[in-house]
Amino acid sequence: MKAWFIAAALAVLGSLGAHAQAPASGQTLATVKARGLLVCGVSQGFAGFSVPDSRGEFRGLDADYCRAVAAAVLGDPAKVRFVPLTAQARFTALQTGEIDVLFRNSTQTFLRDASLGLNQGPVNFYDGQGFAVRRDSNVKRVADLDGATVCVAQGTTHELNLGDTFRARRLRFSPVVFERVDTMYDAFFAGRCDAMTQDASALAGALTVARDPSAYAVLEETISKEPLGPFTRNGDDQWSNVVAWVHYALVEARSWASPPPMPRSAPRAGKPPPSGCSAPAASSAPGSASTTAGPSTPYARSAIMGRRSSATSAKAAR
Ligand SMILES: N[C@@H](CCC(=O)N[C@@H](CS)C(=O)NCC(=O)O)C(=O)O
Repeated sequence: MKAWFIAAALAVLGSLGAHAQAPASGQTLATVKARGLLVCGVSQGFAGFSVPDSRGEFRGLDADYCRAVAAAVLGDPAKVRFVPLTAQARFTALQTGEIDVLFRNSTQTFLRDASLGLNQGPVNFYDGQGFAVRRDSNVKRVADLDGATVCVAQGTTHELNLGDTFRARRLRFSPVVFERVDTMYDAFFAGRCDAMTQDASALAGALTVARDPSAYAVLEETISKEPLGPFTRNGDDQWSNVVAWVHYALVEARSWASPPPMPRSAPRAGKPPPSGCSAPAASSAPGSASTTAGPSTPYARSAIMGRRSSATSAKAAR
């Protein structure tokens, strides 16, 4: 893990700590610090997100988020115990305190927010539910799946979306539901289902383990929005803030580390933006968004605006 990555996370958490809430708001931060180890819920094996490599080390976006939280809180990205969880078991593991945080390609939904007693952190990957089919099936779009047998994983948003979408479009289908994703892949590759549905990112990963990946295709059409992000427990605001700000720190650090080129039409340093900008004064501040190419993402911009406006209001209060 890069030094700047940890430094940025630590810097942000340092300022969070100064305004830490009373312990009554939850104990996870104190528990993790006392234990000296973060217990992080991840998937059992999902290429690109969390999958053990040949040495058994978890690799991927979710695994790295676990490491970033450990780096921020404990000063060491290696201080993580990964707990691989099925889709069905993941939220219970968090509710019961078996894990401290869940980074497991989990979609944020209104239903989950309202019913699980869990808090949904910032979205770190925008996905959508797709379908994989055999190329020789000549299925090109979801409508071609009328009457199909569809492999789907239990305890996922996909189970619900599949039923809702097919019913709404009056398409007939037979779901074949699996608790484990590896058995679902085996069944699909063995030809037990005409299609397999899950997050499009997961489908791309799944096809890499097919004996002949070129025999399969992922349809371009998706049937849902799947905003993925971390989950923490409700009533643990301090810990939820830590997890959220690790994400913001990573986005901020990334945008400063290798800024994309400014568009040609960008306003020059010192000049106010052409129109519609509510903070023209910011354009002349040293290191501001308009005088450097650094903070190019919405998060980075809003973080800077936030800092600037709190500095401004502190000045006004004096
Ligand atoms: N984003 C969806 C799906 C998440 C999910 O569990 N996907 C399955 C594939 S359909 C998965 O990643 N499995 C990996 C594993 O079980 O290790 C959700 O939150 O319900």
